[in-house]
Amino acid sequence: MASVPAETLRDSEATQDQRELTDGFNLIIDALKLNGIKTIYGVPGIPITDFGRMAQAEGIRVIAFRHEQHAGNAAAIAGYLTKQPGICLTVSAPGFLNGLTALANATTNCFPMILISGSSEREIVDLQQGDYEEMDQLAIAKPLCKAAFRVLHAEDIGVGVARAIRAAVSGRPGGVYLDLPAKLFGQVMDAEEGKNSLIKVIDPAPAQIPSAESVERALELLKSAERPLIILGKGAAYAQADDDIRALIEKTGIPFLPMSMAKGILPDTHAQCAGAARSLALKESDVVMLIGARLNWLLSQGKGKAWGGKKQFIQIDIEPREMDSNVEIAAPVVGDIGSCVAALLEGVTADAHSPSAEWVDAVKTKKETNIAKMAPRLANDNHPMDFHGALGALRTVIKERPDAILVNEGANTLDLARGIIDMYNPRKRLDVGTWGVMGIGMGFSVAAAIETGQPVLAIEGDSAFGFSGMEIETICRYNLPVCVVVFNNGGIYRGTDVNERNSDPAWTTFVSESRYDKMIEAFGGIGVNATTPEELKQAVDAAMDSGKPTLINAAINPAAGSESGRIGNLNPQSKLQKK
Ligand code: ADP
Ligand code: TZD
Ligand code: MG
Repeated sequence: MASVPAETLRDSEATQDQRELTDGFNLIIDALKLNGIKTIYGVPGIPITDFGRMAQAEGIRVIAFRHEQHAGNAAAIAGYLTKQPGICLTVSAPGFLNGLTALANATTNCFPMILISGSSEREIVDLQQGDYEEMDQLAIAKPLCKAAFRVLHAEDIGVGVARAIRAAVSGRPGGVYLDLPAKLFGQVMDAEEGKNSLIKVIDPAPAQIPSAESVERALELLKSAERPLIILGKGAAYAQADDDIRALIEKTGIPFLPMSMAKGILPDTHAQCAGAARSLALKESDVVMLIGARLNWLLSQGKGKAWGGKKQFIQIDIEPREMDSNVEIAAPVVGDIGSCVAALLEGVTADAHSPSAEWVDAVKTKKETNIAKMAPRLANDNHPMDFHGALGALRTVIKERPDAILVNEGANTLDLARGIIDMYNPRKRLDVGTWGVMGIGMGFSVAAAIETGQPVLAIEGDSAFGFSGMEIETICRYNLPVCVVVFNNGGIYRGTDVNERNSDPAWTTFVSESRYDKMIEAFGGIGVNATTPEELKQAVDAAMDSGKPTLINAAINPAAGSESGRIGNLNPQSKLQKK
């Protein structure tokens, strides 16, 4: 345990008997280490600069970013990938607020993370007397996360850290805020007492076994189905119950549909994958089993045209209140996915729970037709490149390197890549998630490389990239095996909009024919300009082989995209607008 010998303290603080002392700095570090925290993502400044230095000296990996939002996104995805809370460390008020978007996004996506922020002195904040970076951070964080705690006394650090860890990973995972006022860091206490005050969290995310009745009910409903469908969500990927999920699907022969980040739990090329027959699968199915997926906007709230007639739903989720949030759930199975799927697996038989042959055939035929229709578009060599040509090349990269992690954001760049690029392994596709938030790109890429050691391919719209682009310096500084491909179509959705009114550019466009590749050269990384699918593939392969930080500017036809990618229907439009 790190501790401060009493003689190094000021006389007034040193005790007569030269006992070993410790302080807030050391206790926080010890509490994190005791609980297996190996990495902190953050941005330094008052009051946490020394804390970061000391954590680094104590063997914690401290990854410094250029903006807290990206450190927060890194922590969030680290939590998703490891099932341990990712830690983001920020300074007070503005740094805290910068990190808060990531904390809220983590909570929305059920990623476990802890935002630890230094804060100003309580006495001054509460009397609003104008402290340096004064803000009542705890109050602001509370509605945006699962739980929020403040520690005022060194002897409570152990409890505070333990509560934060438990809150982040137990039940439905999410974001937790931990407020550490500046004075806490320097508080001194007896080292032995300090050590005894720390808590190693035992069984932080206990198994939650589903009731036998709920499993039975689900099996009965599945038995009655003619046209069953299993939808896998990112909760299923998070749960790391890959083998049992695969066994359940293969034993029953039921077609499955992966949500974006659930792609690869079973390969997209699996015979039962209904990804390429999504519309038909949703519309025509009669019983749908959701595993770690919510019936939110990404699934049209479980109703309406996309779903065709009435369905019956089985939903497996750890959060009981998720049930019936949009439509009736006929068979709720509440528990952790590992336990629920294991219980179902015991009860299913190929005879009783298999779909009808007509259903399997219908899905297969539709899927094969759609894949055949897409194939020539992916092989196109149009000049300038379009999305399909470029993504056709990157699809092959992932096929040849199934262990690589794919980070993806943008509008067309996101929606088309999601459909086109097959995934082969679980937790390899990281993207904008439940909110469709721009800005996760570089933060996710950094953490993916650090937490897994695997190469990362980040496919970024040019707008999307701009939200976190400065972090390419972070990627170069830590020499991470990240290859960023910027799909440069000169704007948001397209680069062709024109403002008829004055000389200002249309607000969806950027400087045309920009060269994003030159940005990374400023930091010693490798920049490449690619104008054909072949050049693109070569450059990505070289980057992945070398593991060197690389940014490829993929020049895409500015006219190629469509408004809002695939979700243009959500865009309100004025009927009075002059055309
Ligand atoms: P997607 O966007 O892929 O459809 P969602 O984020 O909407 O996925 O849904 C994930 C769901 O998974 C959440 O409702 C969450 O409560 C649930 N979940 C997360 N982890 C587990 C787990 N270990 N066991 C059971 N459910 C889980
Ligand atoms: N701000 C944030 C934080 N999240 C958002 N989703 C948006 C703004 C709105 N938005 C989208 O939904 S996609 C997008 C924005 C700004 C960028 C699309 O442009 P792109 O992709 O260049 O990244 P394409 O390939 O040109 O469509
Ligand atoms: Mg664009």
